[in-house]
Formats: sequence, C-alpha cells, structure tokens
Amino acid sequence: MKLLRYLFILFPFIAVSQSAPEPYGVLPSERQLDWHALQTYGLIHFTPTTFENKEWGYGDADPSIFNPTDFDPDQIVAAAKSGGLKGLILVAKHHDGFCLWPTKTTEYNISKSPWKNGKGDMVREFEQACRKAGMKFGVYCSPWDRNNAEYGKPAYLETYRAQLKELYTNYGDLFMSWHDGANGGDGYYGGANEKRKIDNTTYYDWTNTWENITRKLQPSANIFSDIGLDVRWVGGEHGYAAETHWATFSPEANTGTVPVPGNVNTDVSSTGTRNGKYWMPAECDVPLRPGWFYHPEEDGKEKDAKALFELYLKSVGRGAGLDLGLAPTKEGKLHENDVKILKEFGEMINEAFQNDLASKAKIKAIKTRKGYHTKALTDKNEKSYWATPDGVQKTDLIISWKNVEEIKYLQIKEYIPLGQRIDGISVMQLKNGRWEKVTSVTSIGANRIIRFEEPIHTNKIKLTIEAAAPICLSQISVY
Ligand code: FUL
Repeated sequence: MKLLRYLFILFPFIAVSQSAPEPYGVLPSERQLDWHALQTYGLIHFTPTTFENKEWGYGDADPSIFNPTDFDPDQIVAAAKSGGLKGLILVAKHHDGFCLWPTKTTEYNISKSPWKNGKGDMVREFEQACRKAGMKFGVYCSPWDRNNAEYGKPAYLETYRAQLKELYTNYGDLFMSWHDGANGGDGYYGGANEKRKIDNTTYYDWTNTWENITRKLQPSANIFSDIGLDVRWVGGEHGYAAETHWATFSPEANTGTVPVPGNVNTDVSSTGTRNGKYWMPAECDVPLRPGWFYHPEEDGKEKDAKALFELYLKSVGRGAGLDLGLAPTKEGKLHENDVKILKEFGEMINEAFQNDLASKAKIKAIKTRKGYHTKALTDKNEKSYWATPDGVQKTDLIISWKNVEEIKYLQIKEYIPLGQRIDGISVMQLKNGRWEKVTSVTSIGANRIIRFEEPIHTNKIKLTIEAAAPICLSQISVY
C-alpha cells in the first residue's frame, strides 16, 4: 500500500485502470470460445455407402463390402492439417445405419465386416490419428437409421441414445457432437423395405438427449444442429455465411410457434439475429467434392484451392466456422487431387495472412478507456483488448505507417467474451491528403476479414466504429 502511495506522489500522472466494460447481451460459453478459435475443421464420410458409390445408403448393404485395402487415417489427417483444418468430425454412423465402431447396440457394425477380420474400430483409429497430429476430434451419429428395424418406434430412440453414450465414453474429449436434420423416408428397416415417417420435432426428444447425455458425458463438446445448442447450421450446404453474420440468434419456427430441431426457419440462419436470444454462431458445411461421399466419376470436379479460399473469406472471415467435407476413396485414404488441393488451400491462407502490417503501424484511438490501450490490438493475445470509456459507442481508430503500403485485407476481432457489441465499421483511406471512403461492413464478432476489391495504397487508414456499448477489440491485422 505504502509503495503504491509513493508511486502516486512520484508519478501523479499514472492513470489507474478503469474497471472492465460491462458485458453486452448474450455471451459465448467457454466451449463456444474454443470452437471460435478453431475456425476450420472437416467432416469425414466413409462407410459402406462409399463402396456402393452412393450418397445415401439404403441400409441394406452387406457389411462384407466394407473392406478398405489401404486405410490410412494418418494420410487423411495430415492432408487436412496441411489445409489448416484444426479438427475432424467422423461420421461414425450415416443414414445407412452402419456403425464404424464395434457397438453393442446393433449387429450392423464394423465387426461384421472383413476389415481387420472384424476386429477393427475405425472411430478409434481416426481418433488416435487426430490426437497424434494435435487435431481435435468429433463425431456425427445420424439419427435417421435406414437399417434399424425399430426406426420410427420408441425403442429405436433408446438404441440411438446408447450409441451416443458409447461414442461419448470411449473416444476421449470430443470437440463437437454433430447432428443433422435428414429424417425419415424409405429404407430397409430390417427388411421391411418401406417408407417411415417420423415427426422430427418430437421423435428424438433432443432436449433430453442433449441435456442428459451429451452435456453430462461430453461437457466440452459443441452441439451442432439447425438450432444449436452451441453452433447453428448456416441453412445450406454452400459453405458461406451472409455478409452480415450475427453470432447471436433467435431461432424462428418454420411452422407453428415453437422452434425446435427440425422446425427452424433456416432462411434467417445465415444472418442470425442482432441482439438475439442465444450465442449460437453459424457453421458453414460444404463438401470438397460435389458429394459428401467419394465417387470416382467426380475426380477432377473438386473445388480448387481458390474456391476454398473464397469460402474461407465468406465463412471464417465473417465470424462463422467452415466445416469442409472430406471423402476417402474405397482404399481408405484421400484421393491425390484432394491432398493437393488441401495443401494449396493451406498455403494460400498462410501466404495471404503472413505479413501483418499492423505490427509496424501506429494505432491511435480518439477515445481509449484507461488501461485498455491500443497496443492490445497487435499483441496477438486474444485475452487482451482495447476498449472505449463508458458512454463512448462511436469512435475512430487511425492506423498509420511511415510509408505507403499496399493493403488487401483488414482483419478485425471483437473481444467476444464481452458479447457482440459492434454494429458496423466504415473504412477510410488517406488519399492525396483527404479521407476517402473505401468500404463499410456490419457485423464483426469473433473475426471479420475485409477484402478490398482492389488493393489500396495508403499510409493511413481510419476506422469509424459504431457499437451498441463501449467498443472492445482484441485484434486488428492488416495484410
Ligand atoms: C446431411 C446428410 O443428409 C448428408 O448425407 C451429409 O451427411 C450432410 C453432411 O448432412 O444432412
């Protein structure tokens, strides 16, 4: 205490930090913050459906067809990693009902296949390959099961829940439990070969499954579906979010009044809801190839690295996540085209965002909260942030350099633990001694990458930021 008093006498100008800004609106959980940090990950489809050369197995494929001759999870994981993917979700069971692990819940599983003489566990092998490479691991277990005789009846729900429990208890911490909304229709159903309809808003009783099974057994797994709970579906499989993407979302019902899984108006999922009820950012899922499964006739029709980079800017660059579908061939590895594309995609990202001009810039804010300096914007520490004083919801940040720089991208990150606060930013450049507008954007959130249509050449940029509460930014990068 004494020392502090002396310091004040000696340096009366030392300002005491102000308290942190009050949080604004709904906030992300720790598990969602971890998800935001990943940005890109992959989704692997590899089941008997691959061997049938179909997109949706009917549920009648003989397990004997599942026999990859050169299964190489390390090759798949390494290729994904070279593309900058930070985790992989394995489709442990697709709509055909075949379980890639030796489950006790159904005979229709990997132990009945010739692969490793029925002694294999593909979920385990993918999991271990991911862990070895420092990648996160998650699972997708399709609720629609075209093999199960009980599908559509209450008994099947117990089977499905038992499958989730097995996946949640035997494969370590999962970063995601992925759930899709394709439900009911025709199928094998234990030989019935018929059409079965279910009411997907009630049949799966998702609230109980997620609260009592997923949250209890995998508290750090993000639950993905059309209605979250943690991450919402973007509403299409094209791989991008709307220009304005709010991480907050108030789901609207498609029909009736209650928005539950399977009854969400996905037209609003891409944009989300400003000041929405839940923190529920969008995931943009999209396959690298035309389909989710490998089809030899689609060799050469993969998205190229440039197309993936575009999707990256329109998903990750809008504060959403990118979930890229990867489809191993019948051999059990990725096709050489896919490997090459992933590598090029990773290189493109590294090249575009390697030389951060903000680190050698001077950043001046018109208004700064005491103790929340602009140097936090370039310290590469997500936990530190620059903020404005209470009552200041609009201010300018000026970024300047000694010399004129060529600028293609501007990256801005809000300090989201305190909520999504910014409504919009307008960007100006100094040109011939005058401020000239370059562009303006709306939502910022976890990450916004602004690409200038043409690279700009200037030694000064001005950002005019408007927010619904004092502004909190954790990072500014310029490339
Ligand atoms: C959809 C499924 O119907 C597709 O087959 C695929 O698995 C995709 C990722 O999700 O809902």
